[in-house]
Amino acid sequence: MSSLAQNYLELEEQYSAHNYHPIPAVINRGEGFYVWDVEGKRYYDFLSGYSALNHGHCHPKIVKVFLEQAQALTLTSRAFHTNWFGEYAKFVTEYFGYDKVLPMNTGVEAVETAIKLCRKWAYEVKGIKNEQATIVVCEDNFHGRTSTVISFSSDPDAKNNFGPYAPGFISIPYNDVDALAKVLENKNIAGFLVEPIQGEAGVIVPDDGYLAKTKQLCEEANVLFIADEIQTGLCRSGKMLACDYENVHADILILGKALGGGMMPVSAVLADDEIMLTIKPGQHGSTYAGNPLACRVAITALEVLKQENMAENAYNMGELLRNELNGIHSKHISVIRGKGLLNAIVIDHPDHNAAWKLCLALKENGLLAKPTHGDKIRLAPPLIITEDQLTECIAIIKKSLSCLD
Ligand code: IF1
Repeated sequence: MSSLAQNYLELEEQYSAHNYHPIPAVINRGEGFYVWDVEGKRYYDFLSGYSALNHGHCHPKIVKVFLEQAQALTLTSRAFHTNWFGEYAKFVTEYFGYDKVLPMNTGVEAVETAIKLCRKWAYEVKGIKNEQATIVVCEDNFHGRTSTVISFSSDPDAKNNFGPYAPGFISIPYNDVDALAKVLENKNIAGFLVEPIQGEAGVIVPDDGYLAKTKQLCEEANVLFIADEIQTGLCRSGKMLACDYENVHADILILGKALGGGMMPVSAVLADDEIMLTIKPGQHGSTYAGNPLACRVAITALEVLKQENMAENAYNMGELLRNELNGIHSKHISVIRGKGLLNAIVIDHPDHNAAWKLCLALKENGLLAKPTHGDKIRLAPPLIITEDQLTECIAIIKKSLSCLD
C-alpha cells in the first residue's frame, strides 16, 4: 500500500470511531460495477454498498436528475409542499400497489416507522389494549441499529451493552411456519416483521412457500405481515421484490438502500389507508424525509430498474454465478447460496481468518468483497453486471481461492 493510501487509513483510525473494520482499499472513483483506488487500481465492486448500489456507481441518468434538482431545490422540510413530493408519492405507490407512502431517509428509520404504524393500527383498528401490542420477529434478523431495533437482535455484537432494551417483541426461529402459527395464539400480536431473505445472517434463503404460508397465517390472525425489503428489494434477489417469488403482497412494505440510487439515503414505508391513516399530522416525521432531491432520485432509480431489466439480469447472472461457483468444487467453500445477485459463500478452513485472507487475495486480484460473521463472504455486485464481466469475476474468485491451499 502506498504512503498516500496509508495516510487515509491513519486519518480514519485516529479521528473516526472504530465502529467498522474495512478492507484496506481507499476508493476515490466509481463507475458502473467498477471502483478505483487512490493508486488508480481498478476493482469489481462485489458489495455494492450493501445493496444500495444496485444501479452501479454514478448511474448517468440518476446523476443527471440529481444535479438538475440540486440546482433547483433540495429541501423545504415537510412544513411546506413541493412540486415533487406529491409526484413521487403517486409514482411509488402505483409502482408497488399501495394506497399511501410514508417517506423516511435511512433503512432503520423506515423499520422504526413500520413498527410505530403497526402498533398504532393495533390500538386504533385491531383493538389491542394499550401498551400490549407485540411484534413477532425472527432469530438472526437484521433490521438496523437503533436502540429499539437492536433490542430484538440476537447478534451479541449488535446488542450487548446497549441496554436497557425495548419490550414488545417476541422472537421465533426463521423459516419455521409452525413457530409462527403457535405464537399467533397470543391475541396481542399486532405484526410479523420479516426479511424475505436474511441478509446479515449470511444470506439465508427460506424454504419455498415460507413467505406465502406465513402471510396466510397473518391474514387469518388479523396480524400485519411486514416485509423488510430494504436489502432484498429493488431487483436484488432477481425479482422486483423478493416477496414477488411467492406473490405475497405485504401489509407493510419497507424499502431503502437502492431507492436512493446509491447517492443519498432514501427509504419508504408503503401501506394501505386502513394502516397509514392511523398516523395524523404531528405524530411522526423527519426533517429530510420526502425532500425534492430524494423524490427525484427515487423516481429515477425506480424507472431505471425497469428500463434496464435489472430484475431479469440479476436473476440470470445469479444463476450463472452460483452454477459456476458450484462447478469449481473448491474444498474451501462449504456452501454457496442466494437468490439473484444476493449471494454468500461459506468458507470451510481451519484458519478462522480464512475468509478475511481470501478477501485480501480477491482485492489483490481486482475484486472487492467483505467477510461477515467470520466465515461468510457476500457476493453481491451491481445488477448491471454483464455475462462477460461476471465470467471474469468468477475467474478472479477461482484464482484467489488458491491462497487458502
Ligand atoms: C451496517 C448487513 C447488509 C438491512 C435490512 C434494515 C437495514 C439493513 C434488511 C438498516 C441494513 C446493513 C447496514 C450495514 C450492514 C448492512 C448489511 F451486513 F448487516 F446485512 F446490507 F448486508 N433492514 N443493512 O440489511 O438500513 O439504516 O443501514 O440504512 O453496517 O449497519 P440502514
